[in-house]
Amino acid sequence: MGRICIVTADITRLKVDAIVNAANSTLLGGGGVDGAIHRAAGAELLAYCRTLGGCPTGESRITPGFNLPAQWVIHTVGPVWQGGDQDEPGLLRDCYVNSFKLATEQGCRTIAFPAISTGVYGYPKRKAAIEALSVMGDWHDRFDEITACCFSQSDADLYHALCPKCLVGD
Ligand code: AR6
Repeated sequence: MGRICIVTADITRLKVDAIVNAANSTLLGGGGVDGAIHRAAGAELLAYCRTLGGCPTGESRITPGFNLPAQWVIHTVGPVWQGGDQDEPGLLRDCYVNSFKLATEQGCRTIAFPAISTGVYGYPKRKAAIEALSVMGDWHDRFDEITACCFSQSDADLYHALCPKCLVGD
């Protein structure tokens, strides 16, 4: 039975089998966590991503981590929040499910997720955390550790309030 751990961290620093990137459909980089991952992984990541031909919303693609401590990067494209009636919850769940599927196919035992769609894409943080934690709960027995990587203490507090049983790490 794997653990779900809430940390406040820069995801590019985490030494896990796979980190997930909140990318856009071009997979050619951007701001936020996507920019941070590309900067830390190095130019080889962008060169590799250019060969992938993009990724539709809700789907995921896997690449090596290059200069990152993580072995793999799973790039997923979250939905842009448009008020909630454009299947945003379903598409957000698809991001987590499809990322877990790719990770298990590669034999990953540890994986870390940022709060997909909650930055530039405007998904309300609490609603997004509920979906994230629900899918993590469905998959935790196939991993040693799933990390919910928050970028602020207030985001970590929100996750913890929704999942009091989750571990809190650093
Ligand atoms: N480590 C962990 N979390 C981070 C980091 C980091 N280094 N940097 C930001 N976050 P966002 P989105 C958090 O905007 O909403 C990009 O330009 C951030 O605080 O990165 O899915 C892509 O190319 C927030 O909680 O992703 C797309 O165009 C979360 O990561 C678009 O943004 C997601 O914020 C995707 O937007």
